[in-house]
Amino acid sequence: MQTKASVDTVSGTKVTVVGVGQVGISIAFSIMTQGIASEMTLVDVMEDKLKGELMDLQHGLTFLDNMKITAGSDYALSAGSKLCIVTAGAQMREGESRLDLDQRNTDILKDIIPKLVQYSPDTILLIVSDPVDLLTYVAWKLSGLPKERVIGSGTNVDSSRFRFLLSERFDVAPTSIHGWIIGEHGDSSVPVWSGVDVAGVRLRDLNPAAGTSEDTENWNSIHRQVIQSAYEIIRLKGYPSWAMALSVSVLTRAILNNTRNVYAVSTFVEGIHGVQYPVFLSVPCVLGENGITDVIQQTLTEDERTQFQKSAATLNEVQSNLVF
Ligand code: 6V0
Repeated sequence: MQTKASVDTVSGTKVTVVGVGQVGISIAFSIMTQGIASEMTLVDVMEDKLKGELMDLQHGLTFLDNMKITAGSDYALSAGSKLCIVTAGAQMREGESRLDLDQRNTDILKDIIPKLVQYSPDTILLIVSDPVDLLTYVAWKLSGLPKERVIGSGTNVDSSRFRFLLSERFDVAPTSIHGWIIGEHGDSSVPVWSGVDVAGVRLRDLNPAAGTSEDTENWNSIHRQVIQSAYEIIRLKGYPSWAMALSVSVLTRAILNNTRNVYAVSTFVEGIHGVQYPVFLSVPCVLGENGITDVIQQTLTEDERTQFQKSAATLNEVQSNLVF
């Protein structure tokens, strides 16, 4: 049998995933099974884990559309990536302060980001590691990339949890409910109750107090559940992974296929909703092949704007204490 000389071409839809922990590998699996990328590279510092995950994924390719998968600790493997997804992160140590953990995660990004940009200077960065809004700012600073090319996975997954919980109460599919959680991913996220609707019928038209402290129907318990659900999943199974993986894979699809879908992701918000600091927070954004092309500025209530601005001020204070 004659074999052709192998020609290594750089694929137009190459993705690199840095960090193959619970979240990173679930994202890789989700991208692979949905056939979103033609090539994927996995990078981590744990060589054995990388090799094992690579073999396990490759052995499933017979059942899917083919794609090239590589893995290693050498960032040269990531060259030519259209999108680099960063999930590498440190867990909190006993007795460690939040700021110490933030600094350790910043130090991890100091190691990763320059190498990714060296091998893929035109890449888009998608940061997943927590605290995601803070680390997206750090990645932006370290990368030198334009701000529209540095994106945080942000509140896309919080919005999905929100829509799922609303769907249970309305008894309709989550995809048929519009609802957005913006701001900081986590405890101080902001639910935009004024924008919740099914087929154009606004919840606030049916119940003007929905989501407020005067609401007798207690809709805001759904937002409290959204915040609690991350802690609940960690308590019950150790780590959240599947919803996060699907959330990141739809963002990946939007970027690689230039779909211009709108998702709540973390972006530079100075000047948006009255924010006066250079911070990253989630707002609905249009995603395409150049990253974030447009930000959708929702009409917020005074209370929602105040909450959004409060998160921005808190983040700015933490940012100014980081060393990088
Ligand atoms: P994990 O299972 O501990 O995996 C982390 C991985 O990062 C490990 O495989 C490490 O070896 C790797 N790693 C550490 N340092 C480096 C480095 N310098 N270079 C390359 N790889 C490195 O964590 P898990 O996968 O559960 O979570 C990863 C990160 O995502 C954490 O920061 C989580 O807090 C964060 N999450 C963010 C979410 C979000 O909504 N934004 C949701 C879930 C988790």
